[in-house]
Amino acid sequence: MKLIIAIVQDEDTSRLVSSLMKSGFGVTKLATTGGFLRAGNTTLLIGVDDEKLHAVMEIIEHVCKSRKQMATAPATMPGMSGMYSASTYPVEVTVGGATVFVLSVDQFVKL
Ligand code: 2BA
Repeated sequence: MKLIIAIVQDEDTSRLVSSLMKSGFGVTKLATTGGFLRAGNTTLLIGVDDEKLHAVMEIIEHVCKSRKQMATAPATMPGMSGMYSASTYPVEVTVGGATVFVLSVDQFVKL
């Protein structure tokens, strides 16, 4: 069995959970925050038998879109290595489709 940990954008969450549930997969949804953008995203926990892993990955890939977002980066002050000035500048980053970790599960029990 595998545990899929999928970090997805909030905009894709509802459609992704519906698609997974419709296909018979169990899902747990966690509200999370990305370290870089400090913005909300969603982490899904999906436990599946090994032979279903590919089907889940296909659904995630199909539903989750990449999007451009603006982030604010600190501007470094010349001559002050390691220090940041008060000013910041916007940078564009591409977020997603999805960041996915696949872990092998030693044991799966429902008590
Ligand atoms: P965030 O950490 O908020 O990152 C959002 C997007 O910002 C990232 O999109 C990436 O395009 C960019 N980014 C992240 N760190 C950066 C850096 N040091 N310099 C420049 N740009 C940077 P994604 O790669 O699609 O990641 C989306 C979210 O997935 C992340 O949100 C984070 O919550 C999670 N994530 C990504 N990689 C991870 C990892 N190795 N471990 C744990 N979580 C991860």
